[in-house]
Amino acid sequence: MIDALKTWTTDHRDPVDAFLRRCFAENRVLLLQSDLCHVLDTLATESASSLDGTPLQQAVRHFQEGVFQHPWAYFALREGAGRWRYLRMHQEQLVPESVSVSEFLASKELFVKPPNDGDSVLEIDFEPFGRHVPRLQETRSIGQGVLHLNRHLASAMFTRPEVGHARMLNFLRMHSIDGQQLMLAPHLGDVAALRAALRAALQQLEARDPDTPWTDLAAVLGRLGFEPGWGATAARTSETMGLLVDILEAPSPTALEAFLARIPMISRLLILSPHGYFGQDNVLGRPDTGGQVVYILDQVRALEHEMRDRMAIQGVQVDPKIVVVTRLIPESDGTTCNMPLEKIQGTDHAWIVRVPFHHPNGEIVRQWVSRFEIWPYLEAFSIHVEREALAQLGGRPDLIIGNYSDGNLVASLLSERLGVTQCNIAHALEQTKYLHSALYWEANDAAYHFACQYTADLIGMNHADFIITSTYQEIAGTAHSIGQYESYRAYTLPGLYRVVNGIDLFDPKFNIVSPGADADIYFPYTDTSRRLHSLMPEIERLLYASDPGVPYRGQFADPDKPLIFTMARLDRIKNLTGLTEWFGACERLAEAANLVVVGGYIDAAASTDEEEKAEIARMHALMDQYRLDGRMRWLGTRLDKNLAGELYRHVADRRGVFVQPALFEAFGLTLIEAMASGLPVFATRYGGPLEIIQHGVSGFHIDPNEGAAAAEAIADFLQQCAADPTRWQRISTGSLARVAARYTWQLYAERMMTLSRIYGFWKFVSNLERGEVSRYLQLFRHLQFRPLARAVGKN
Ligand code: UDP
Ligand code: LCN
Repeated sequence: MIDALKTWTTDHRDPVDAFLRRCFAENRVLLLQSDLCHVLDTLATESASSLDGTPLQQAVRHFQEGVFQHPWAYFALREGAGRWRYLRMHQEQLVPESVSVSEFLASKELFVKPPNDGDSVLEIDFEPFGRHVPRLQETRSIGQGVLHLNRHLASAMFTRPEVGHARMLNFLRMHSIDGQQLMLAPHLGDVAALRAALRAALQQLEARDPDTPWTDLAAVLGRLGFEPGWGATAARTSETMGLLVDILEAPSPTALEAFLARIPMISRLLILSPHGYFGQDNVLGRPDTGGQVVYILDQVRALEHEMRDRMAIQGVQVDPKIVVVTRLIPESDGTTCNMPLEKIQGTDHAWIVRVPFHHPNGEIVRQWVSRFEIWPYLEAFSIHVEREALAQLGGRPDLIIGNYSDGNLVASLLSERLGVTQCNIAHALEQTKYLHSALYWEANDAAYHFACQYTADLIGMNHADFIITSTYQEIAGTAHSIGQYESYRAYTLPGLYRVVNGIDLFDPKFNIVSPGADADIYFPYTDTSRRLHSLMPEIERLLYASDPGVPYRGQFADPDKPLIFTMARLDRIKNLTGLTEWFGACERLAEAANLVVVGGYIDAAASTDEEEKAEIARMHALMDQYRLDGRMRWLGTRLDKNLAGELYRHVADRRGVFVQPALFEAFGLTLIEAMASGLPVFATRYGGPLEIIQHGVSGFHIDPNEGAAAAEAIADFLQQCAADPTRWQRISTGSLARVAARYTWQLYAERMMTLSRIYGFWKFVSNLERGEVSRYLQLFRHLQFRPLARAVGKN
């Protein structure tokens, strides 16, 4: 694209010149993609000749950013997900020339914090560590890492069969749970012996009834060197052994995946989620406490179920154990977050273990601490967690799962010390939420400490053995917007360091595994026999009574109108105030429906969070400005999930809609919940909802920056539904179908358990241990993260 632009420019200097002049005339050093496109569009409408299809137009459509420093204009050009190039043009000479990522980042640093003369800038580059990792080639393959890894490593490992076979033998001899040896006895000395044993075992099994239990086979197969883990019955055992014979004969990635999926290698799980209020009741909707908690609790139930089933099918009678470690908060504001141990409801052996944060003098930190302020506590926390978690699990975990920036950092420290496979889940990466937050880190450091967080993120993502994401675009974005992980590829923290290769989107560690919504709670409104009728009086009261029994503002003058429902934490990014403004400003919408907002507090004094306080004040101001008290009800409460589930269904009964108006939403569990209840959803087009909803089929996308258009779209829909009720019905059916096909915890658990086994296997048998990178990360942590973390709270 750069070359085409260069050639074209020689004969078409005028439009390029005009474009650059206009960009400079904006008098802003940084222009974003939308600004650049706007400049070009204005130019196109004013110019006599069309720019359509010209290399200039094509390039501008792909520019993500422009930096304007007289006389130079620098551009970041995104040819596709993860494929970036950089160029600059001189205002007079107009010749596009390629520059390196470093030069581009340096152009941004110049106006924020130019390095002192002669000072070189520390550059962080993870690319060299990827040289042994089989990269994906195609953009569309991003997020299917396991497929690729398996294919590549299966053939590489068995190009020298004797090596591959010996590694497989070692792998199968190393499994044991609670002292019970599994799969192969240690005395099975070599591959020839294994082959002979497999032949003999398969012969024995042929003669048996397929349903013969393992206990009846144990003696004879045990003499051949086989331990439990092959199957609960003769049929299953024979299948598993058959898969191994195939792999030793001619390995295929499919057989390998099927075989590994059966190995009982995951029975103890350690999950880390340090920040926020992590509890089972009365916590959701508080600052920093939302979907991550819901996700983990549902995940634990689904994984325990899956682990138990897989063990049972393989004939191993072991109770899987799961520990979720979070921080203990002594002043826990009426929640259970001051309890060191709490059983997870709906599980047999899963526990929340709470470990306190400590001040450097050893005292326990007593209050809730914002997720932006927790950095100084995490390294010491990881040491205490190691002790507590090992005690609770009764040994080393088989897999460590980190959550969010803090949990992923602690997961990296523990996985390093214990040598255990590490899986990361980001939930949300802040760079995409807070625009230019890396570049202006210093200006916002007092409130957010992004430099510290982004350093932790780099450590976490580069240390992980595998990363799971809820959507494709979390990794790689869309044709027009960059992915959350993609924003960590190249960025600069002026005055600290410059990242020229932070993460490779084509790394096979990325896998998309989407969460679901708890099917016991969020089920279709039509499922009348399961409906929680006993909650209806409470819902009626919350929505319509003059005293709902919780803090509130507003009461509907006409309660018969359909409801527009929204529910979220009262963060700025969630934009509940935005929706209120659109509703207030759109007479047609406010006439057609009533608005229900569940979030935050009504009294700002009740909140301890600055962003939340500001949103509360804004909500009141908007309700005053648009006189919304008779058309809107704002409930300053947290709904228990059963109540929330029944509320979604009540809104569906009334043929209403759910609106998710966030400026950016990483995934959006409320969407899945509303859709699983059969409620049509209007959700932001920035982030996960763009992928979750098929516009016009299973809901609608809205642009939160175009509030008036969003309000009109909702009003149109409600009007169409009033005229033709099948319109509402079709979207409702589409939503239910979409969730059933893509977003269920059962699908999640199956995939997650298979991935864990495969990455665990490759970690064991190959050089993906990433030993070099872990040394580099250690250095990075000591020299960059630690001083930044120590400074938190001191400025
Ligand atoms: N939630 C709830 N009651 C409330 C507020 C929120 O049960 O009063 C739940 C909501 O049902 C969803 C989660 O909190 O399960 C919010 O997750 P989401 O992914 O939508 O947003 P996050 O808060 O993680 O950014
Ligand atoms: C964090 C978020 O911001 C949401 O978008 C997700 O749905 C939630 O975590 C669960 O992953």
